[in-house]
Amino acid sequence: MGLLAIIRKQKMKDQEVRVLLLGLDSAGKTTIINNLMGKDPMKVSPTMGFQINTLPWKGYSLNIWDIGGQSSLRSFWGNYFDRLDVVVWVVDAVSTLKLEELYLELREKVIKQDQLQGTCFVVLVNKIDLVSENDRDAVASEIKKALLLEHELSATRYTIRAVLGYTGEGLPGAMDWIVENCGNLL
Ligand SMILES: Nc1nc2c(ncn2[C@@H]2O[C@H](COP(=O)(O)OP(=O)(O)OP(=O)(O)O)[C@@H](O)[C@H]2O)c(=O)[nH]1
Ligand SMILES: [Mg+2]
Repeated sequence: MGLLAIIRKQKMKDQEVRVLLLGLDSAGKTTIINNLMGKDPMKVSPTMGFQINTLPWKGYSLNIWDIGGQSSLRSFWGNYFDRLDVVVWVVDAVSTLKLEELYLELREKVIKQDQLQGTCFVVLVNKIDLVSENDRDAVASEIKKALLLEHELSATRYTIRAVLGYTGEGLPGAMDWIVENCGNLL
């Protein structure tokens, strides 16, 4: 049996899902992971490298890599793409409309990478407390448009959800989607 086959077999046995948390700096990645891990979501500082957390979720073990999003760190993102099951892309709900160009660049860096063929994508539109309820659908469709998600990915491979890192609103549903839709890819 080849090495890759052995790794996959072990992953299936452990129900292990490897998740990369990406996004621009200050999008709220660490706040979200702190909330999920039961740590204080209000106590965060910019992530200078990465940190790994293991979140047990419905019989699966989600290994979540929280990577710093500052521009100087973005060129290292590709180092984490190996053997990845899910990319969770966190977007700040109030900085989306003016950042279309940047998101296009990120789309090239992440969604279109060969190594990520077969990977699931979850877009979390965070900080929805800062957007009025009437505007939330418009923000989500702007992001979908900027990332050309519908053109690049089949509907079963991505989801886009509004969340609130501070309170955790929307996060359990996103984790459920991951284990239901990406768990069977292992
Ligand atoms: N209003 C609001 N602010 C939030 C929310 N989630 C996070 N923040 C704030 O956004 C800022 C950045 O949060 P972080 O979690 O450090 O962001 P990050 O994406 O990990 O940033 P880097 O580590 O630099 O990549 C902090 O001041 C958070 O308190 C939210 O749901 N609502
Ligand atoms: Mg961080």
